[in-house]
Amino acid sequence: MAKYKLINFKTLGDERGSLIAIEKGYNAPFGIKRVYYIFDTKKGVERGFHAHISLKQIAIAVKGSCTFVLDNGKQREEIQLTSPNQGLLIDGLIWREMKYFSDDCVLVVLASEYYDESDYIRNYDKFLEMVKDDS
Ligand code: T46
Repeated sequence: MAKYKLINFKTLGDERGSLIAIEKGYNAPFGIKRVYYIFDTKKGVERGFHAHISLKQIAIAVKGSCTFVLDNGKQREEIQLTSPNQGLLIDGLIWREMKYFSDDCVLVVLASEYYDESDYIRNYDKFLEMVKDDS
């Protein structure tokens, strides 16, 4: 069943500043095999425009902000990531687009699997067909 949700991470802080820890089974519902980050995004750029077959991911704007458009084949919703203590969990067949990157945005993504192009659905009509078959 495809789904997404925001996770609020507990900020551990003291007089030196802040720290957030992400652990499988505590605040991440999967083991992390891969981490990538998107930064220096040029003005007006939109990214994504795909879904994944089985990859689970948590996206965190550790600096700056950006907006995810999430589409389950029936409804589209926009979620703005503005804080390092918020993670967007995306699990399963969700079409995603990313836009409105602030100049300073650093978007870190934690992924459940190694990079595999065959897990991507980059054609929206094919995505809609797969969602129909999934429901
Ligand atoms: C996603 C959104 C949120 C790799 O070689 N290894 C990797 O781990 C990744 C993520 C990408 N790449 C290559 C594939 C492309 O040649 O880096 C290039 C850019 O990737 P892509 O165009 O897929 O980037 P986005 O920003 O459109 O999508 C990425 C992730 O690929 C995707 O899984 O959910 O961020």
